[in-house]
Amino acid sequence: MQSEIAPTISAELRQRFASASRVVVLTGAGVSAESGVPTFRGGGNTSVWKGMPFDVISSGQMLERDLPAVWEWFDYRRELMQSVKPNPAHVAIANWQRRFPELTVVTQNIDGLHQKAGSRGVIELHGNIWRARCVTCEMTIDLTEHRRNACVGCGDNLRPDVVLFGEMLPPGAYERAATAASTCELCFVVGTSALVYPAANIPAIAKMGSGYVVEINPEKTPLSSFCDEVLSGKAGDILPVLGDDV
Ligand code: BJW
Repeated sequence: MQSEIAPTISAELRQRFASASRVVVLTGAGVSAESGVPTFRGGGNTSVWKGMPFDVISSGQMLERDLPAVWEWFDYRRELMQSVKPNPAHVAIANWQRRFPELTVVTQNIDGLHQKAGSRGVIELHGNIWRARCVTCEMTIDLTEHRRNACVGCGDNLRPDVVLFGEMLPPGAYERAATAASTCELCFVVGTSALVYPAANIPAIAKMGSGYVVEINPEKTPLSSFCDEVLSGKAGDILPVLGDDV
């Protein structure tokens, strides 16, 4: 049975959902919004911390200028994320692993909630807030188990293992995501403003390879007019009912 809050799903999408083997799901901050993780943009607002827009504090330039300030910002956010749990959208995506033979979850999120919901092989384009990395030898440590002191390998400073503005993505992550997108039959774009590159290229790559692109977002984005279908609403309302009557 379809939920009353979910928008109408076309016959075409139902048919494609029923028959697809290769599916890509690109997620952004909106997929975790219903878990209580704040988004960066949306509703015309930009996230600000201690008077600084997030794209200033979350930048490679700030890391070089003031590493302690960057840590303070990420310590604050780890604290905030400590008690959040996956929501019905994360759970639905994890369940799709049983439905689609090749499901690739590509996320811009650093909160680890897809993995907590049970998704495997998640491609994290922007890193993970629960890890730190040495600025010199690149050794990583798990912040759920260790305190963030100096690097035990070489003694140099640690930094959050996330991708800040102006920094390169983790080696191979974008390439793996692009390869999956280029051969997928269905591509869901969930809860992203689609403003940040190269992640925002993924839906176009899917479309070039003849994937059917479906956006799920309560707001319009620069991608909306390009998508084959837009399901306007919250991910936690829409994703769990998407395959219900297929
Ligand atoms: C819901 C919902 C609900 C709400 N259900 N939906 C090409 C052109 C121009 C610029 C560039 C370009 N290529 C590269 C750049 C530069 C830059 C960039 O993209 N800038 C643009 C802003 C213009 N990119 C980079 O620097 C990247 N690196 C790179 O390209 O390396 C190569 C290079 C290096 C040096 C020079 C040149 C090239 C790195 C990008 C790293 C982004 N990092 C951040 C911070 C991570 C750490 C942290 O958390 O602080 O990642 S920025 C921030 O934005 C975060 C997010 O992952 C990312 C995307 O945001 P997202 O997920 O879309 O969230 P929001 O908040 O924007 O949107 C939420 C959406 O959810 C909204 O639409 C809501 O409506 C919706 N929503 N509730 C469903 N319940």
